[in-house]
Amino acid sequence: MSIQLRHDWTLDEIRAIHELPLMELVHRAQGVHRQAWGEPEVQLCALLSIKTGGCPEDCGYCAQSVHHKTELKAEKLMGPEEILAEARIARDQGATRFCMGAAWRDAPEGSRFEQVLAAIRGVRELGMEACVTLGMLTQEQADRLAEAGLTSYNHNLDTGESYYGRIVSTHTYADRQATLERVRKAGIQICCGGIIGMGEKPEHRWELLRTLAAHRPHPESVPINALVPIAGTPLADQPPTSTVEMVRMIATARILMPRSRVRLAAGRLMMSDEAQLLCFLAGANSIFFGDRLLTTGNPNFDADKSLLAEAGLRPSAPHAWQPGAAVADD
Ligand code: SAM
Ligand code: DTB
Ligand code: SF4
Repeated sequence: MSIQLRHDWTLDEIRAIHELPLMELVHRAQGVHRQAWGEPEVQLCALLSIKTGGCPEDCGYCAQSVHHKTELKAEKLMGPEEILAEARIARDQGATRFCMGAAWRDAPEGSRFEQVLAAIRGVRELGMEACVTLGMLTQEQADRLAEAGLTSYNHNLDTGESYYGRIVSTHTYADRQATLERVRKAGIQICCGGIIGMGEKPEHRWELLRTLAAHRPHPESVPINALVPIAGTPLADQPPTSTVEMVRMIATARILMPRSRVRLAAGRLMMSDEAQLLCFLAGANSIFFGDRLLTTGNPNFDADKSLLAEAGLRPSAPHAWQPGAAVADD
């Protein structure tokens, strides 16, 4: 039976899935996952902060905003050679995608943009998929990223539209959606997901999932982050996200967007091996691989390799997924 991809999920339908008894939810998600992807395997994505801190936006969760008094020291954009040295290390450890993050409101014009393009070309020459997250883009910038061979652009919607204004005031949900449209128009794959544990209600999570699934095609990757509380930010004292909440979010994303890579993203350092395995069972098939996220830690290469090996979970093959063509939809 072929998989039916839908873009018209209602909040009621999403709620009904998300609130299923956990074993039923995981069972259904695993069924969808098997049908869409076959044998479980996990994509290993390395992440590097190529320009850290000093961001003018006020996202309440973020260590890199100038509006919050965090410990972080702002740094200049890294040069392409320095970036590529990190990409080579990650590739040699088994990463197949290299993701580069920059703390900008919007991508810059001029020489800094050219440097990012050079880094993208270099990553592609290493035989890896390349992903960047640079903030908002113009259409011309999106087109130039595509020309440089960019596989995927990360731009998260982070939470439900009705809660977004509680988290960020310096840009809007509509701004985020406009950039996503430009990325899609340029022919670049979309990586778009969110964060749970920011004080939102379950309704806001369903709303986010509805918006993501309404995209045509679905985003090719959907990172699900658990808030990593950062001292000095307005969300520093949020209670930790439970494993069950993470599993519910991942399983529901898997059922709504069968062909998307669902990434168990930030927050793995706070989770046991067993909790992470439950997320894979619920349909996660991608992780950040390497001991740093952007400004916080992540399990190291060896810890992840042994977790995957112990569970008999194969890392997905390099190039299993060719750039250029959207694959999350028919
Ligand atoms: N400035 C760009 C932007 O906002 O799109 C790129 C960098 S931004 C740090 C990328 C994403 O990281 C955010 O959209 C958010 O989903 C995630 N993120 C940032 N800080 C986080 C935290 N403390 N916990 C969990 N996820 C976080
Ligand atoms: C995504 O969804 N999560 C990544 C990546 N895309 C850019 C970032 C996680 C950041 C976690 C907090 C930090 O390290 O600052
Ligand atoms: Fe800036 Fe991105 Fe952090 Fe928001 S999430 S403050 S835009 S780096």
